[in-house]
Amino acid sequence: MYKVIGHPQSRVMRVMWTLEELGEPYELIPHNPRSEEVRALNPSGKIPVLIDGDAVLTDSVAICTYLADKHGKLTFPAGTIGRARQDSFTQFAVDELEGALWTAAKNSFIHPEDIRVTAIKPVCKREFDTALKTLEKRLGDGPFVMGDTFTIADIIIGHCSGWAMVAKFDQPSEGPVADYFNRLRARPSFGAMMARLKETA
Ligand SMILES: N[C@@H](CCC(=O)N[C@@H](CS)C(=O)NCC(=O)O)C(=O)O
Repeated sequence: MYKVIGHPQSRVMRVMWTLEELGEPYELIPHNPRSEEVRALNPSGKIPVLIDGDAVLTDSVAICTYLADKHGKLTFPAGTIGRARQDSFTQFAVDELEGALWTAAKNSFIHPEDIRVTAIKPVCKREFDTALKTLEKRLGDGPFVMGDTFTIADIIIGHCSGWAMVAKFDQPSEGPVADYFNRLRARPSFGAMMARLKETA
């Protein structure tokens, strides 16, 4: 069985959501980032970490990509135009959605207080808003970013939307982007992941 390591209210959710979509059982081991247990697996102390047999894997996008490729679901095959477009959405999510959220988080509670630049938060909110406008332009007829096929790109984008709610970043309450986020959250796998989160809290 897969072992997912890390405090679940974090990028660990991306790995849990992927495993729920795949219907793969997993053990969730809720260690905090930078804990001794996590540092023993990942020198940066960052979570999530996935253990698959003897292999220790880090970095949520790499983990989700590995799982999708391995199980042949939630992804277009490597070396196809579909995969290049899917990866472009994933990269967009990491650069433009996550980048803004993570910079705000680091300057709110991750970095030591004496080096935080709290004035950066409105800049991050503005960047996030611009990224949502780009997403609206890039969204096709849906229902997902890759059309009829739900992929890990939707998981990374959907996770950023949930993160934005917690971080109190503005998001549209109606329109195509809001409808898309609601569709992602309506998936049974998302509900199963949230239930598992509550169990662990
Ligand atoms: N690129 C990594 C980033 C992992 C990451 O920064 N995780 C956060 C929690 S969501 C963390 O461990 N933060 C602790 C720290 O930055 O020291 C990924 O996507 O997994």
